[in-house]
Amino acid sequence: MRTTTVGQIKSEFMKEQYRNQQSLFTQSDLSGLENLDYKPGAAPYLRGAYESMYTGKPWTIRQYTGFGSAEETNRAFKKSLSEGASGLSVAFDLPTHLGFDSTDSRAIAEVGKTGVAIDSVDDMKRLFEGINLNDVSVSMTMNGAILPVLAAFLVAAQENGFNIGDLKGTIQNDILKEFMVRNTWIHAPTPSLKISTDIIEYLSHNAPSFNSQSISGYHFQEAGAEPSLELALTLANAKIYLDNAQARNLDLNTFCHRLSFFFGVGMNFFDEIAKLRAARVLWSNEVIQRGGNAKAARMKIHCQTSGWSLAEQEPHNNLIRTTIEAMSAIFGGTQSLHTNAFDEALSIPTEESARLALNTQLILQEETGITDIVDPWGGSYFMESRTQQIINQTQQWLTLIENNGGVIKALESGWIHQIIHQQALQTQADIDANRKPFIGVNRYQSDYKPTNIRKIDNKAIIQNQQKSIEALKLKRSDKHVTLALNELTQAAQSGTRNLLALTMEAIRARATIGECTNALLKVWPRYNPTVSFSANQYGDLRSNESEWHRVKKKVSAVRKHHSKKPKILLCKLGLDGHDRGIKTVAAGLSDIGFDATLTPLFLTPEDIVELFLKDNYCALGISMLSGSHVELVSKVANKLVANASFTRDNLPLFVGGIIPHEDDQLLKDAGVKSIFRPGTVIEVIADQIVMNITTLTNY
Ligand code: 2CP
Repeated sequence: MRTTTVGQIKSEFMKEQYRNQQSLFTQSDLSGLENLDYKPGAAPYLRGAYESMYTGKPWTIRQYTGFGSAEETNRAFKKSLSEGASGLSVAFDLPTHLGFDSTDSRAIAEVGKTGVAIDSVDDMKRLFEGINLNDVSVSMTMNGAILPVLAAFLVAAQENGFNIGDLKGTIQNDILKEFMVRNTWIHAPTPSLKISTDIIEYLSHNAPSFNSQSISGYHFQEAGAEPSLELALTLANAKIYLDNAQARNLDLNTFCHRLSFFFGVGMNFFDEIAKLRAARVLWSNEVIQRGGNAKAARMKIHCQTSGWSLAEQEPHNNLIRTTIEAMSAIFGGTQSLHTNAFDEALSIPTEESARLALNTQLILQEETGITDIVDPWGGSYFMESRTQQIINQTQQWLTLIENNGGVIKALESGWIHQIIHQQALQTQADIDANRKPFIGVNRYQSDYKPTNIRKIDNKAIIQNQQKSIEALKLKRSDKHVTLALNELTQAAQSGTRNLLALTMEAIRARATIGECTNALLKVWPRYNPTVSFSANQYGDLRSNESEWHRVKKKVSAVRKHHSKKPKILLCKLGLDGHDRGIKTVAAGLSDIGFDATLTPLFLTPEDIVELFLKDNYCALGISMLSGSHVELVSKVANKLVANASFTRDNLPLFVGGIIPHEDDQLLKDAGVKSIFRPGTVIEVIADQIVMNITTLTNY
């Protein structure tokens, strides 16, 4: 088998176009194109999943929502539905994603911060209190602690009087992309894939109207993948899920129409439309080739506007970006859509920004006439030929993945991480060098700073969760819970029984999410692979620029003075696994002259301090996106000051990520020297670090 190294992939493949090379398209560009004569609603679905598309039913307005407690999120759900949303989408907090109860010491700082805290079926009942689950479809983004969370949803629905056979909704259940980019896994890939297939099996038998997967490209795009790589990775993963379900003897025509898809939609306006059209064709061909019928082959899509395309600088510009991205999703024929709030590069949305995001969709749906025409781009010389190009490009990526051993091997070898990371580095270098325009970031900057942002103070939420868990434990039969949890452990060991059915019994007996997770961890321990970054790519792309060279010289002077490169430890802290930013910073700092080490994910403040003190690091850089920066970074600072020869003044501590300006002083008081927000170029980061370590800390 021929293996292609990342370095061998040609640049035209790695760098998809920001601008089209050909500017005029004519009839001749349509010649030889297949699929043009099929109507919408017919395989291969180039022109749309349904014949009447939005004239029959407009896309579902489904805003990803969740913060604080179940009660608070329930209020937000009801508000969103009363304001025009047509479906629900639950955002869980990081502890829930990773199977920690809110009382777990590793969870405390992050309870309720970036989603709703759910510890048990009782929380789930509070989350959906007063919502008619026969009418409203509910999407749940859950992959790590999927068994107990989905079990809690199903049992809560039953206890609230709904028949699970009638429930409509979607569970994300896409674990492969977690290992590739999103990083909210719990167990290793093999047991995680068994869990995923158990869920498809259980839902296809017992909840036939529930979509058992939302196979996701969105996170690839957020991590740096351009549209056709995003599509290829999504389809490659989908094929593994099909293989696994078919190996379980599930009938393709029974389960496949409930595998749904989820794509990101960024600022590459035309390509995003073409990508969704191409996706339907490629999926339809794959399913039909396996013997699936037309219903099984219909790809249904949820889209979310790009989080990564949002700038922290002049955030109101993000409203415009989101509107444009939403239009791509709609022209591409999405079934369901989330539009980001304009302030999401700063914090979680305020009530005002959440309402504007929802209204963006309402205005598009009700004021523009956009829903009156089925596939308005159909037949366009340009769009049809671009769709075919994306089909071709995606197929080339799929072949490359196969040449590298297929998805699982390419994942294990790190090839997939490298490919995505390298596209991210390319994009970052182009933005930093002002080759890729980013208004307000690398062009037409202003120093406007927004003030109205939402912050979650989670002390009251933690107390409430503690009380709820205590109440739950008082009223349950511990013996019954222990029996159900033991059975779950045994079933994981034997591998022969459906784990969702058993988890539902444990949850019904009032086991918590954490307890169910621990029962599985006895057989399948927490997985924690290393994280790596690519050296020598970002630097090569910046090598012609004077500012890059100026700072590189400064770093080089430090190296000469100490006869070795300055060593910096870079990490994510806590339970957040979004690592595009820290990997880019690690690559950039390494190329500018630092000896950069990246830690594994999910480390505690204690872990980080231990690692930092173990080696001769001159700086510590922490990336935070989860809103728990004040608690967690302060803990690191306090421990360093308590354990080592540091004072607040000479602590070589740097923080990057989504940090509200009002927290700057708290972090600086703790000892943080510089705070880097999204959009900060690498040489500024390097310059600040060198300046600080050489002057303040006397390195
Ligand atoms: C729709 N229907 C139609 C038509 N349109 N029937 C006839 N003519 C039409 N024109 C029917 C469908 O067949 C379906 O019925 C019903 O109406 C609902 O339509 P749908 O198209 O299935 O829409 P939906 O119920 O909203 O479902 C959309 C998806 C679903 C994409 C299939 O999987 C979904 O909602 N996904 C959302 C995923 C999500 O929210 N993810 C959050 C990501 P039948 O059902 O009877 O066929 S947030 C992620 C964050 C960022 C993270 O991951 O970190």
